[in-house]
Amino acid sequence: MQDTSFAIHPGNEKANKSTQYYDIGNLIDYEINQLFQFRCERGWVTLSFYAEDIARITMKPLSKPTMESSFALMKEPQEIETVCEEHTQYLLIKTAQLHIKISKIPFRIAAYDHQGRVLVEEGKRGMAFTQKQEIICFKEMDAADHFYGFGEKTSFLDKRGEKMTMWNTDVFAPHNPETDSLYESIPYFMTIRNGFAHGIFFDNTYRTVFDLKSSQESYSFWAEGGELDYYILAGPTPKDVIAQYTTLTGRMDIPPKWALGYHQSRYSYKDEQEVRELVSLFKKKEIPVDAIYLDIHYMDGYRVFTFDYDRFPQAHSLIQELRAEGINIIPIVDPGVKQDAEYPIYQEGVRENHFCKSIEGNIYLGEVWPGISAFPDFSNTDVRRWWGQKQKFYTDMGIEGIWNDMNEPAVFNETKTMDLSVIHGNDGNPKSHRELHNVYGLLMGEATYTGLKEQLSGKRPFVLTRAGYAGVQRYAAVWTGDNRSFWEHMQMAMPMCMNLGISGVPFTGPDVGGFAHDTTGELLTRWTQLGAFTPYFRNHSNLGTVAQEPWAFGEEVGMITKKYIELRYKWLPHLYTLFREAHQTGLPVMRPLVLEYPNDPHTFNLSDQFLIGENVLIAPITRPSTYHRVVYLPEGIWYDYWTDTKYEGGTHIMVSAPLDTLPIFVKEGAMISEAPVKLSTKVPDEHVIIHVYPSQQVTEYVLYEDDGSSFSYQNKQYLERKITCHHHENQVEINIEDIHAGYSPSWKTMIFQIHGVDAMKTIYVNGQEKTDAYLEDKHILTFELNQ
Ligand code: MIG
Repeated sequence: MQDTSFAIHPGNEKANKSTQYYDIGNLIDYEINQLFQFRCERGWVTLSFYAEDIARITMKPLSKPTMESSFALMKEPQEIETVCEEHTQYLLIKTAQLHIKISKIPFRIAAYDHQGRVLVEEGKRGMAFTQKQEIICFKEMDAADHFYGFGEKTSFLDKRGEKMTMWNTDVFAPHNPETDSLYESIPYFMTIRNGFAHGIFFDNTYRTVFDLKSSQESYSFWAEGGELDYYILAGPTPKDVIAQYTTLTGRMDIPPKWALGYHQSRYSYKDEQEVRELVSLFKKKEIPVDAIYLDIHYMDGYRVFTFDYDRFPQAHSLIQELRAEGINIIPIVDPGVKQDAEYPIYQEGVRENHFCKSIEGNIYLGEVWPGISAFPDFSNTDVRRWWGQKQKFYTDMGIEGIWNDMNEPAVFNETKTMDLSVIHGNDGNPKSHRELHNVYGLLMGEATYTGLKEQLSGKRPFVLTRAGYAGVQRYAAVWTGDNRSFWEHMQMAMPMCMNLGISGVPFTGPDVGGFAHDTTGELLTRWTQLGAFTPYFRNHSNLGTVAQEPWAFGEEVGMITKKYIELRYKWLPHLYTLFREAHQTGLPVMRPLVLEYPNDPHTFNLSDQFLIGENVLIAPITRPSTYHRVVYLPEGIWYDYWTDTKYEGGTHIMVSAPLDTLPIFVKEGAMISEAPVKLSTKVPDEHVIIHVYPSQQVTEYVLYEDDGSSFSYQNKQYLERKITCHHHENQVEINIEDIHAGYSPSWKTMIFQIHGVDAMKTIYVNGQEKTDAYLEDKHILTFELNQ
């Protein structure tokens, strides 16, 4: 970034130095086994399969790849049936889903689907390396290619034309389109070309760069070191690619329901009194809330695993009281452990050898909030276990959620992180921080999540993390770090979270209202509307900024923010059903339209509207004093959620959105489930409302429900209730079937609301005529079913 105009002084123009890359050359010989090994003039290449539609390719310059186990991977290679055809110029290795072509002179790789459609191919350039052991892989780029994923990046949805670096970085400076590395590194992307999708996961923990900018003919991925180790995910649909990627890197457990409620934070609610006052305001104003965060001021001199006694003399009973009110406390826990010879955590860490060290054996010390601090070496299993057990300090007080910050790791110095020469133990296979930097946050997340899970004996933990690597979804939700109270940042949160979702992380959200800078009532209103539909919903703001709680800007803003927080609670059964789907399939809750409509060019870079699940479209207002916007509705019929006005899709429409309105559209054929408004997710529901937007076809919905708090869903204790609706001529047929009845929900009544009905109909429920239905205005046919 340019700090002064001196940076653009004409004398500073860099000569276009070209790095010397060495191509791996021609194929010399090869071995065909479960693992295919190719010896080339200047490197070795392997090919193996993880599924019929997932191939792994590794390359190491000048010697054999080690194929060491990965930090991201959950899956082992599989014995997949392959056929190998040998031709003079090339080899063709086929599974039922993927055909890999190995050209011999020079060695080049291409992948096709089983119908011969090209997924990836190499042309003039393929795999290469530099004298410094940097590695690179080029692929041809098609004019029709659009690129998604890449974890947490600024700018718009489609990343074609961008060059992106993966290096976990704490960026407090305003995030803007030229901000490159942020807190998360997920070296993976999906290409959508002519309606078909495939993916590449480049499993390399060094600094990596994806270049979709420098050429129109080819793109590349590069790493500062290590092996060229990547997976080709065959698609063919965008959803298949996410399923393939999350087969490799894992999926999240179902979060505790309370983690899906509204969360309130501030840097910091500094003492008990402030927290109590905050809670009493929520109660007085009857605004739902499920969690309150304690930022760094709760600690004694920023020492993790302590409370400041002056500020929180009765922390334990405070936490208990709040829990009784349905509110969880979530304290922040950073990795830095204060260097203090009298502080037990530091003592233990030193004595038991838990901290990161230089190769000579000195503990690495860096400055963070507590002052000079040491950093746990999470690459060692015993350190993760130690850190995990330390969570007991919190769980003993009744805490079930932890917020991990500064885990890039961030250090207050020029490079913003620890020395790259620090050597991580890595369970006896030592590696430099240069190699493991990008997984520090992931491993801290693993330690925290696993530790909490152990301490909570059967209750679901919640972990929020700032930093991570591919696979972070297994342990934590991700918030997008230090944004600002800028309209642009609210807008940017959408593509950022959508691309995180494509990258296997379904549980994400920005700081609602904006972290740094002062928010305004209008911005907070619009942002709360958006936040009600981002998977993670937390209002958070920085030290010294204006108050940003829902009531901070007077009556009108207070009313509207409350209305949207309540709307979040209404939508919980539907959102929870979608979180369950994310747990099962990896599919995100918040989706870019291109995921559902990959053939529709209007969706390719649509960055200011998104879907919740398949068929609910959210189109927030992202500018001040703006009460209308253009919404793109894809093919099909769409209902305005508020007015039931019907629109024919496949076109852009102009909608009105006064300050109290978030445009929401529901697609014909959809069903959504809603609960009554309540002050906390912990309040049991008395009924559930099923909104049906019938179409000519039979429509289907599977409502998911479980206890929301334990892991017993993993022992079949959940409910899957399938509801089908067929609306034809003068009748509506509803069928309800429990396809899995391992849990019986608190609600016994289902209220059906059939939308878009022009006259009274005969209603059959499981074949029985229902006579007590009534037709409301706005063409909604309503009836109740009691169990
Ligand atoms: O250097 O803990 O992104 O959410 O409030 C700042 C104080 C450290 C950065 C986090 C922010 C948090 C703040 N932290």
